[in-house]
Amino acid sequence: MTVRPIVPGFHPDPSVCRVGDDYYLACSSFEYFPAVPVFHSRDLIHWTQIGNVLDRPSQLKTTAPVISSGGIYAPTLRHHDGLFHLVVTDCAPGGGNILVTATDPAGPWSEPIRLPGVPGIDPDLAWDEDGACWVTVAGISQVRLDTTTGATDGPARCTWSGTPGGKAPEAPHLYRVGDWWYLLIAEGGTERGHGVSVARSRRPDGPFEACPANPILSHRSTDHPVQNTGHGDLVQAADGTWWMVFLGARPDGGTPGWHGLGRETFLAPVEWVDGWPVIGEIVNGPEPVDGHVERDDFDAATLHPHWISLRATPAKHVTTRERAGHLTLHALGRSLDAPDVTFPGRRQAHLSCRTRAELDVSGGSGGLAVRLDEHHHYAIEAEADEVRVIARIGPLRSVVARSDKAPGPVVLGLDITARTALDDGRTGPDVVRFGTCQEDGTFTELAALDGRYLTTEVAGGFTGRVIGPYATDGRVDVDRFTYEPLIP
Ligand code: 6LW
Repeated sequence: MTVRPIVPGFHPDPSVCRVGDDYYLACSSFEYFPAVPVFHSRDLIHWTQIGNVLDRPSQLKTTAPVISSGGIYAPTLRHHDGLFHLVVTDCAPGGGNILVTATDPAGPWSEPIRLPGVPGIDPDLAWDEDGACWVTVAGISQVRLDTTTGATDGPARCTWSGTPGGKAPEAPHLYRVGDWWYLLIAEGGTERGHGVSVARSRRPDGPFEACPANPILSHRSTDHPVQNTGHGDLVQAADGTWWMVFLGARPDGGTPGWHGLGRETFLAPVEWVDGWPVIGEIVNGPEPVDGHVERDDFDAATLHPHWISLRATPAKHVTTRERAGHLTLHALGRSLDAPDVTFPGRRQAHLSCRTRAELDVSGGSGGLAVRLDEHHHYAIEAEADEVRVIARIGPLRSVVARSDKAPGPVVLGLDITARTALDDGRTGPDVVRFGTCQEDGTFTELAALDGRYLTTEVAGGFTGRVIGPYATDGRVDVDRFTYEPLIP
C-alpha cells in the first residue's frame, strides 16, 4: 500500500485554515530560516508554497546558532476579522511565544507581538462569541489574550490533561462546532505512540469531557505504512465536509523501520458521529511526476521560498546578487559539523530523488550535502584538486572516498534510492550515492552509503533531511542546481 503525504518532506505540526475557497497551511521549521513555511491549496490535496512567515531577522529575538531541532516549533494559523493570525513558539534562548499577522498569507507578516504571559509550546488561537481570544498551550492550559498588545488576563489555567496516564498532552486546537467547544490535542509523544484525542465542553474554558473513543487517530501497534500519526488540525470545507491535517512518518526498510524525511503532512476526512469527530482513511497526496526536474539556475534576484539555511547564516553569506546566474556562498562554520555552516538547502521531499549541482570552488571549498543535523550528514566536498565523500554519524566522522579533481567547475551528484526500489535483501530505508558528473550527465559513483544513519530513529530530533550545497572555506559559486523525484 502506497500512502502519500499532501506536503512531503519535513513539514510537521501542520495548522490549516480556510478563507472562502482557499486553504492555507503552515508548519514547523526548527533551526532553519526563513521559518514557518506557508502553503496554499484549492482542494486540500495539491499545495504550493507561497512564502515563509518569519523571513526577516528582525522577527526573531536571536540569530545566534540554534541547536538542531531547537528554534521554531508548532504554529497555529487562523483567519479572524479579515486578518491572518499566526502564533508560534521560538524555543531558542530569549524566544518564547509570538503572534504575527498579515492581510496576505504570502507575506509580508508583521513584526511579532511577544506573549510573555503565554507559557510553554504549541499555542493555539480561538475566539469566542464575545470576541475574546483564548490561547491554549501544551499541557493543556489556557489564558485569554489581548491580540493587539500581547497582554494576558492572568496565569494560564489547566483545562484538560488528556487521557489519564498518557504522556505529552500537546498541540491543542480549540474549535466551536455547533453548540460545543472541541479541544483537539496530540498525545503519546511524537514517535510511534503518537495520536490525536479530543474532548468537548459547552464553554471554551471547560470543563471538558473526553471522547470515549480516544485516541481518535493513532497508528500505534499497527503495520500501517504511515506511523507516528498525530498533531492534527481540523478544517471545514466550503461544501460543509470536515477534514484533518496531521503529521506522520513513513518508516521503511525492515524492523523497526527508519524514516529520513522527517514528519510529513497528511490528510484524512472527518465525519461527525454522535457529536464526536471520527477520522477516516488517509487521502493520498499527489503522485510525483516522473522526469519532472526542479531546476534552479539562480537567475532571479530572490530564491524560491523552499530554500532554507541555518538560522545563524547572514543573508550576505548566501546571495544571488554577487555573480550573475549563481548562488554565492561565503563560508562561516568550517564544516557541516558546525551549527552555523553556510548550507542553503531544500527538504528531501521524495523517498527516491536525484540532485545535481555545479560548483565553482576556485575561491574556497564546499560541496553538496544531505543533512539531518550537525551530527548526522553525508556530503561530497570539493576543493582545488580533490573531491571527497564525507560521512558523519554521531561521534564518528570519516572520509569514505577520494578522487582527483580536474581544474574548473565540478558537477556533484547525489542519488537517493528507496530500499523498496532495490530489493537486494539488505535492510535500511534507502541508499545514498555520491559521485561526480560529466557534461553528458554520466555519473561516476564514489560512494554508496546506508541511509539509515540519517534517520530520526538513529539521530532523534524533530526535523528531516535537507539537501543542498555548502561552503566550508572562502567562497563557493553554485549553478544549475537540480532536484528530481524518482519513482521507485
Ligand atoms: C511540537 C509538539 C510535537 O511542538 O512535536 O508532534 C513538537 N508534536 O507538538 C515539535 O514538533
